[in-house]
Amino acid sequence: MERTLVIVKPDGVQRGLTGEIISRFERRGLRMAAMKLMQIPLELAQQLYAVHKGKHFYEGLIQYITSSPVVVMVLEGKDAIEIVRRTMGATNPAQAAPGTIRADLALETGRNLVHGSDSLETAKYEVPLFFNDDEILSYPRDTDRWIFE
Ligand code: IDP
Ligand code: MG
Repeated sequence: MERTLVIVKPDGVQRGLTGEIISRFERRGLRMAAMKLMQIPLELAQQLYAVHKGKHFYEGLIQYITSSPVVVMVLEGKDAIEIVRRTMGATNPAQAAPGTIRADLALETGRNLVHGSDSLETAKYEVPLFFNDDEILSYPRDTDRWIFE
């Protein structure tokens, strides 16, 4: 089982799409392991997006992600990282495949609604930025045998 960090970004919360976005992951069968509403402080935003420091969109990205509350969660499942990324769609909603969150609900890269860790290494870095070990719950669901072969 993999764990990945997912964030419903400020535009998702402001637009009332939090439930819709979580629901897409939940209905696929991913297991919620942790979740909270928070406003990301500047320093944490800088840690989350450290790889983008110096890029042309960095300042705008930090401003965007800290501008209003977000819903942060840890999702768990087989291949959870790739499944979340494919459910989100491409970074630029204009190029995202129909049926993905970004294609169905967004228009622009700078307002693309959702974050998901992009690799196992990234997930291992990002999850502890937001959650302590004791806040992440691993629990069996009665439906697991109907979701995982
Ligand atoms: P990802 O979220 O699909 O992993 P990244 O390339 O890691 O995409 O970029 C992180 C975030 O930075 C994007 O989700 C988007 O919010 C923002 N971003 C990336 N490129 C641009 C851009 O060219 N203009 C505006 N915002 C951008
Ligand atoms: Mg990324």
